[in-house]
Amino acid sequence: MTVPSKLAKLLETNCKQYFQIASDISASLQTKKLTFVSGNESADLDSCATSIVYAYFLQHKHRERCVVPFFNIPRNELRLRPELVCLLDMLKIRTDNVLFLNDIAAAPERLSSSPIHLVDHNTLDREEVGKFKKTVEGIIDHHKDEGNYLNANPRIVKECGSCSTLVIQYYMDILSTLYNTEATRMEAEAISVLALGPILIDTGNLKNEKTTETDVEVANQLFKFVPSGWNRDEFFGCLKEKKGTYKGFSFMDLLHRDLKQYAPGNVSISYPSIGKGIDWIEEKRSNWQQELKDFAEKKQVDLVIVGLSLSKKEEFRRQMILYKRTKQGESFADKFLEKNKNSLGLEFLKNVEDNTINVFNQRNSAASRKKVVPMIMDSI
Ligand SMILES: [Mn+2]
Repeated sequence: MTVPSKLAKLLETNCKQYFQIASDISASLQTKKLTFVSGNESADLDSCATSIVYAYFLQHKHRERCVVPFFNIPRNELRLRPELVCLLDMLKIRTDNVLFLNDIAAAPERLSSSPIHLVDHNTLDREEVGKFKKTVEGIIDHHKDEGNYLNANPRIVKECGSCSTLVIQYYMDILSTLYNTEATRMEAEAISVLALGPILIDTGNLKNEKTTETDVEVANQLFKFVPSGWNRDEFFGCLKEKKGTYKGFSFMDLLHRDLKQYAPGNVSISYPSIGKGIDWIEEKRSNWQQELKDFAEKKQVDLVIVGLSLSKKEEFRRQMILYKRTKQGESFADKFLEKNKNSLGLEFLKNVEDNTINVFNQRNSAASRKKVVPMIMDSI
């Protein structure tokens, strides 16, 4: 594939400018309005790729600003997301030109009046980014609407396979114009490939049950903008293979790979998703119980809910592990189970570690984390 370096270059320039603004060494840049774009705290492919795509369009619209996307994880956790590393690599985007949570946490207080745009979530979800809660300027997301920041513009929250789809749909006119202009065609190609990464991964190459008509329409449009020689199935296969890489990752790593945190009432919950079942875990990561406990200890959470998804061939497409670290976590888990056991089709499989860890089969295979989270929030 040709190297669409203009997109990478833009990220590099903006990242440099960000550090100059943050460190206050360049007076001339202080008038530049800094604007952040952030994906959600799981920092999955959708969140991260979409934040770059969105930042690109926002920068295009507001040339006077310095728009910087950031990945909502510590920099050292990037290695846990090989599919993201792979996609960025294909586009020659260097990750040292992207900001991470460490940078945001270290940002001087005066920068917290900068506007922030949220993609792939609609409420600020980490303590480190809480400082932006008054400056949310725009939202495009495909999770349940939590009803915040009603004056944001755009404010698009609707169901869709991938958030990337919604962002491209919103900016399609600009993308078409860029593609049809000689000088910017390569940028449009790079953006299209970047956007197709999460669309195809989230929809299983436009074939799984999460796929909506909008995903298909937008993807079909993007297929017209990709560089010549680009092959959809090869591209999808490559990302999927990377996403399915477990070699070299401890159970602790897997718990951090796709992790979200919730706090209904005063109960703190970690909710990692792992694309393997309990049999695989017991066989291949035999120290998992200890690592789960260490993880909960480190995070200081009351409860850990591990969502497991299995391959299509297996009888149970989903399983769930609960680890109740505290009494509070235990009573929350009881309430959650009492209310939702039937609708989730949870079938008790086993208790380990004196009943503090419960493992269930989950018959309701449509209930992904996105569907379970509202149930958790309603369990208090
Ligand atoms: Mn998403």
